[in-house]
Amino acid sequence: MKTYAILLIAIIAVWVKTVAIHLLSFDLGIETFTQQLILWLSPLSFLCIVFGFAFLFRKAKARNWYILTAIFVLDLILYGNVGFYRFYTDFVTIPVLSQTSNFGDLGGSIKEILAWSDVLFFIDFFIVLIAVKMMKEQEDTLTHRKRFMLASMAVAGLVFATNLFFAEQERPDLLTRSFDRLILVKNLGIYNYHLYDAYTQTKASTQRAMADSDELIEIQNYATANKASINEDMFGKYEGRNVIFVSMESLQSFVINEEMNGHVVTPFLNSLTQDQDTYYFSDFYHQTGLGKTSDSEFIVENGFLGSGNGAAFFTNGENTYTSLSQRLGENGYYTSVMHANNKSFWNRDRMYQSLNIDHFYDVDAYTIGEGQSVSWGMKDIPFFEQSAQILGQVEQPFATRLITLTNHHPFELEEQDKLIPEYDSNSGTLNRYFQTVRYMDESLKVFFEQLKANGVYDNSIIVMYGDHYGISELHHKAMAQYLGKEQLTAYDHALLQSVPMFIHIPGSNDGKEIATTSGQMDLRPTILHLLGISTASDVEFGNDLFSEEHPNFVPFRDGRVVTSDYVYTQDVCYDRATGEETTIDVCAPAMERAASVMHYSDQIISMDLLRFFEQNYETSHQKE
Ligand code: GP9
Ligand code: MN
Repeated sequence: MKTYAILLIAIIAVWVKTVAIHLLSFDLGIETFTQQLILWLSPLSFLCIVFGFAFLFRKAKARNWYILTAIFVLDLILYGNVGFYRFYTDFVTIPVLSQTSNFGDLGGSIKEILAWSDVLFFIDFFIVLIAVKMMKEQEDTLTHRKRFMLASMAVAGLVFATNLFFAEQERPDLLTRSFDRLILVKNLGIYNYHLYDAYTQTKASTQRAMADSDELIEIQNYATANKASINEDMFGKYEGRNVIFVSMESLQSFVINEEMNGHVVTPFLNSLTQDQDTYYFSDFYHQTGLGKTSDSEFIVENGFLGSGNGAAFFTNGENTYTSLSQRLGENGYYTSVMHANNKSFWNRDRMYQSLNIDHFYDVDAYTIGEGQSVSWGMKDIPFFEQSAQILGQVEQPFATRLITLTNHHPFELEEQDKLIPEYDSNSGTLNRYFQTVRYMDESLKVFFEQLKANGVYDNSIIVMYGDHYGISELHHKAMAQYLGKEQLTAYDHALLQSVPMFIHIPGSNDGKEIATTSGQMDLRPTILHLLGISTASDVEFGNDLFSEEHPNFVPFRDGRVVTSDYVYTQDVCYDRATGEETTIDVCAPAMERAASVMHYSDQIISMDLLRFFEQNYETSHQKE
């Protein structure tokens, strides 16, 4: 009986202490009852497994040793994370452990990070130690040891399933979309989070270990063979200008130049579609998958697609990349990203290092005053105002990417920011979407004014694109109502993935609408070429939008394909001229090309093939 008592004391002590640390040492933002419930459930499954193994030990002494060692190791893991969190406001990952140079940053601050009162983190260890000492005479042979062990495993399974059930309600696709580490810890608890991290990292490193430089050669050859020629008139025409990318959260093309119950939704962007200094791309599509915003960043930086089974930012954040930012950096640019959110969201802090981005202006670079925050965080207008202020001061030429936030699901606004009324469909999401889009449009106008005021505008190129869809297929009835259709087909859904894209070049005086069928993958070569930076030997699958040879083709991450003539979706080929089904043969070449792009993108990512880029590049140039 006494052994069970010790086990029970151990589980309860570690459990309560773990929950207390989650609450007191990490800023997880636990607010609702469900979040509390998840917090209490999450460590329990792992603890049942760890302490369930105690039943394997026949002798009381060995059992107690096992229990105490297990507690000590768990304490160390937890305490290690607390120390790391105090400095980095982030959680430990396996790649971070192997990059000990990071800890160099800690230096003299170690003393400030650790305190004597931290002994309390080991309180469970001491409690169990005292219990063991006090209950000296434990029986060596327990009855039903195996059954108890199996029972604790079953309890673990049950608790974990319940945990996942509630976590899914809080954050759909938690495991497949692998979000922010903060969200993973909040929903899985720190122990399960480490298991998850170990799983993703092991998977990635096995694939990586098996690869060699030859694998990249085939892909390099494919990329070179499929590059559209450059446009001589445009190449280098805007050499030396700053580049300001604006990633417009959840913005789809269906609102551009359209009204909602008589209200103009995007007055500022509409004016750009007619502007003499703006190229407006009206048949441009997002190509993102599970990584949403991070995928759009990935594609723009690398010129190939993100991962097919997760967010590459998360699963392959430590890879080598030959990014847009790296090429710009090599050409004298100061590169940055500006986004008023927690830096570890989408693993951005780590990934931006791999992309060779010089600086990340995260939430800490901004002052969020009273009334300047809504839903996901800082409102777009103050975000743009403060960003413009920073841009007025950084060295030129610079290249930066500003990521907006207000037009994000659940599309909430404060009363004073609602510039138009809601829509009147059965979907609150779509109804509010028009209002937040309208607000974002206003914020872009403010941003342009600010750039003009601080003198950055004239010497810059401003590239604006929607990052991914905002209204999912779940809202098809409401969307059909808005579009004035009976119902939406797979064909409509594919075309609804169009997001607006603008290349605004002050003083260019050549603005027009360009209807080339294109996607986010095309941005990398297009912008680098405008600046006179060659991408001839780069491994990328997008094409220059100003090239006469642009293929008018865009592969989606999920296998759908859109060309200027056809749409391939759900095993059906549609003719865009009629919107009707047609023979699959006419879609076949585009489907084949899309399959190569997807396959090669996956290979580059999972095997970290760009680490062979320099080496292959040099060998092929020596041969010439
Ligand atoms: C978070 C923001 C939104 O930082 O980029 O991410 P999303 O959910 O759109 O991928
Ligand atoms: Mn987004």
